[in-house]
Amino acid sequence: MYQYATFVLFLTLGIAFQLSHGTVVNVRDKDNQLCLFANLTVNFSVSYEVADNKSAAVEFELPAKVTADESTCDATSSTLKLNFGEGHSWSVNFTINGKMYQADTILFSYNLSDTTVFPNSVLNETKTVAVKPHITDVGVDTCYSCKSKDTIEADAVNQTLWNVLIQAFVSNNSTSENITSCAADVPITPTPTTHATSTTTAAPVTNSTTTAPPPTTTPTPTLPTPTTGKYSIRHDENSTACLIANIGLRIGFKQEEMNFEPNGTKVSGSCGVNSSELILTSNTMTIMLTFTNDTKKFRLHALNITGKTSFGVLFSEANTNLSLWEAAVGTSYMCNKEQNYTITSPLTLYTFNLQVQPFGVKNGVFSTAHECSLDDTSILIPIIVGAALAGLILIVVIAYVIGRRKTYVGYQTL
Ligand SMILES: *[C@@H]1O[C@H](CO)[C@@H](O)[C@H](O)[C@H]1NC(C)=O
Ligand SMILES: *[C@@H]1O[C@H](CO)[C@@H](O)[C@H](O)[C@H]1NC(C)=O
Ligand SMILES: *[C@@H]1O[C@H](CO)[C@@H](O)[C@H](O)[C@H]1NC(C)=O
Ligand SMILES: *[C@@H]1O[C@H](CO)[C@@H](O)[C@H](O)[C@H]1NC(C)=O
Ligand SMILES: *[C@@H]1O[C@H](CO)[C@@H](O)[C@H](O)[C@H]1NC(C)=O
Ligand SMILES: *[C@@H]1O[C@H](CO)[C@@H](O)[C@H](O)[C@H]1NC(C)=O
Ligand SMILES: *[C@@H]1O[C@H](CO)[C@@H](O)[C@H](O)[C@H]1NC(C)=O
Ligand SMILES: *[C@@H]1O[C@H](CO)[C@@H](O)[C@H](O)[C@H]1NC(C)=O
Ligand SMILES: *[C@@H]1O[C@H](CO)[C@@H](O)[C@H](O)[C@H]1NC(C)=O
Ligand SMILES: *[C@@H]1O[C@H](CO)[C@@H](O)[C@H](O)[C@H]1NC(C)=O
Ligand SMILES: *[C@@H]1O[C@H](CO)[C@@H](O)[C@H](O)[C@H]1NC(C)=O
Ligand SMILES: CC(=O)N[C@H]1CO[C@H](CO)[C@@H](O)[C@@H]1O
Repeated sequence: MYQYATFVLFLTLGIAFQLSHGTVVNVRDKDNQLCLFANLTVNFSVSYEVADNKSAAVEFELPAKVTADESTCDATSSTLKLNFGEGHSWSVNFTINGKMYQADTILFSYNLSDTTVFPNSVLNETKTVAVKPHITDVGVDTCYSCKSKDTIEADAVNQTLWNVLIQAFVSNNSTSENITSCAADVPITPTPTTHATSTTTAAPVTNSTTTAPPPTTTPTPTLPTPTTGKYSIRHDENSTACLIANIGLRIGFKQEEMNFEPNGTKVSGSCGVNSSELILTSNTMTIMLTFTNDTKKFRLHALNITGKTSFGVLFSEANTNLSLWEAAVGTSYMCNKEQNYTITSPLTLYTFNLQVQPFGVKNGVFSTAHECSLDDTSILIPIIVGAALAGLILIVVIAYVIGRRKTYVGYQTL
């Protein structure tokens, strides 16, 4: 019986989620040009009077099915008016001011005589609330985007706007690819605690979709050191490895950092005379490393990384003009310390416990290692200290010899 109840509950939740597809509206002007676009989700929470001076509260969502024919577009002001259900409406008006536009007022009218939405309401009139939205300073020719929830409270009505994408004053009959994001969306640290209720007021930040949002604040919520993966490629099933790599990897993409998980990673690639390739495919990322051999030395020449951030953003970044991890052909390159390399402006590669040999592998094991300069300093320090000590001893010896000669000379004159 309980199991059945749980099943029904899940079914209901499933339907509730399916409803959350947002409302999409295209408003066209008299010339049939797109002038206002909106794709948004609005949740309403309304309290109303029922019998015995009691109040009831209902929650519902702006439906996907709305009519927008009362919407208007002018050169400097426009109104999105959405009618839905039994005499309900939601509207917002926009004004342009120089290079910016803003939303002025949201009017929400609800018809209390709609008994399917407001059962047992003692009133049967239509009520209207006016609230001020937080959509300001949106760049002209940009879409305003706010995925975060923003709750606006009025007397008996709370409205929560989320997954909002709106462009007023559309030009050229199509929405802009440039985005003005609300402040709540700009990631500061990639650790969402309870992002479901981020009701911060949204002072927007204008930027294009292709460039990163401005705050380059501390992107390090201290990830653990990534696991070192041991990868190898062989020519065929009967031969020993022709390319071997031990490496712990971390990717920094914009504000986010992700460790590469070797467990479950598929390894593929090829060994050539002048070029070898290692392809690592985990369930979140594909990393393609291309090494070249220029007769004496090898180097990491190209890197192509595609994947998905925890925010679901797909990325594909490649640099085919690198000169990293250089060492003599027939040796391996080694760097145990953490290293970081800027591969493209949004993408940084971090390596840990690195040792690679892409050419001339014998018996499936690493040949002599060329250590990276960072590791070299740990060897350099004892050398410097040793040299300094040797110098000191030399000075003492010279001083002693000079001292001896002085006393000898002095003795002779006597
Ligand atoms: C604007 O685009 C729509 C389709 O996207 C098209 O039907 C309409 O004719 C276009 N209007 C003009 C004036 O080009
Ligand atoms: C609106 O939100 C406030 C604060 O969360 C809450 O106290 C109030 O009861 C809500 N009103 C409605 C109608 O849901
Ligand atoms: C926006 O709508 C509100 C409510 O209808 C109205 O008071 C206000 O004057 C309108 N603003 C503009 C600029 O039209
Ligand atoms: C609304 O309620 C009033 C009384 O409160 C009643 O006179 C009127 O007929 C009702 N109208 C409708 C459309 O139900
Ligand atoms: C509207 O937004 C939702 C969520 O942000 C998205 O899944 C959907 O594809 C969008 N629809 C259109 C027509 O842009
Ligand atoms: C986006 O903005 C940039 C700079 O503001 C501009 O050069 C570019 O044309 C815009 N792109 C679109 C599609 O509007
Ligand atoms: C590997 O060796 C087995 C047995 O020696 C042989 O049957 C097979 O054809 C070889 N495979 C390749 C790809 O050389
Ligand atoms: C790798 O993942 C599998 C299943 O996801 C797990 O059973 C196994 O313990 C993992 N191995 C390591 C070394 O973490
Ligand atoms: C990187 O890999 C992706 C996916 O395999 C591919 O579409 C893209 O063209 C590659 N980029 C370069 C520069 O090779
Ligand atoms: C990258 O490494 C340098 C030292 O090589 C270090 O100063 C810098 O802080 C590192 N950057 C990051 C983002 O870890
Ligand atoms: C590196 O390249 C040179 C010249 O193409 C070639 O002779 C040599 O065999 C290559 N070394 C390896 C280990 O493949
Ligand atoms: C159009 C716009 O405002 N672009 C800005 C995006 O952010 C970068 C810095 O992250 C600025 O340099 C651009 O001017």
